[in-house]
Amino acid sequence: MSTLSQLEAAVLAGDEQAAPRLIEQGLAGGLSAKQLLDEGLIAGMSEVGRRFRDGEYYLPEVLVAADALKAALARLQPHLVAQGVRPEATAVIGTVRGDLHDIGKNLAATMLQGAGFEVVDLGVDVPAEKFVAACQQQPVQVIGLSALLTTTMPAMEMIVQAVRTSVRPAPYIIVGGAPLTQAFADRIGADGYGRDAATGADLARRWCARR
Ligand code: B1M
Repeated sequence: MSTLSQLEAAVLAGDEQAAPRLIEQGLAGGLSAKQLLDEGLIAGMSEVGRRFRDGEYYLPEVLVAADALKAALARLQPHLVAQGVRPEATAVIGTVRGDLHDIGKNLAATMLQGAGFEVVDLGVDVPAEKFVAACQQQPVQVIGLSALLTTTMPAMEMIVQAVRTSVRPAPYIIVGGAPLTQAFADRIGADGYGRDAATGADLARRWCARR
């Protein structure tokens, strides 16, 4: 089994020890940081997303895979920088104002990272102004909004309106969270509905590829 296949398998198995070790092994064996990212980590996390969407993986398996991905990315990051590999696009993500739930948002952030995005995580209880400010500090291609309370869903519409009014070029806005539906996403003018974290990352990746 090649190092890249082993790395993909380590992410799938959520092996937090093996994943960073395989990064070192790959680099020592002459693989580039970009290969390790694209053909090992992103490949592994895409498959995790597919299995989660298809009901083959449950939340605990996704969470341990996310930990393995993070451990490997931390080891790979300095090499990506040294080899001049820049993320294709930036995503800003946060749980909307009034809402403190962050498990789904963190998962969505990890899936976006696993899809090759640089992710700016604004945390929880984030007002519209903070999303707008983050988009003014750097070019942002994707915004991810999370809400778990029916009482905080209206905050999403305010954020969509604020971003549409003040950010150019317009980022692609994805909304997600248990109480949401596609119809709600359409009604508030969001571009996409992330039924789950993997779908959110897929939508973001497809939109960036079309640009
Ligand atoms: Co809260 N809570 N909670 N809670 N909580 C719910 C949401 C609730 C449904 C429980 C219930 O009553 N049955 C209910 C909401 C009812 C409603 O609004 N209709 C509720 C309530 C009422 C509250 C409080 C008001 C309780 C109180 O204090 N009286 C309070 C609110 C605090 C606040 O936010 N202001 C509260 C507090 C809490 C805790 C702090 C205790 C804790 C949060 C801990 C944390 O997040 N760090 C908590 C929890 C854990 C839950 C439940 C049990 C689990 C939520 C969760 O993490 N799910 C929840 C009940 C339930 O859902 N069974 C509940 C797992 C997570 C992976 O799913 O976030 O949907 P989810 O994310 C999914 C997708 O939605 C999607 O991807 C993820 C999976 O792939 N997704 C995105 C989400 N965001 C995305 C963004 C994207 C893309 C996809 O962008 C790209």
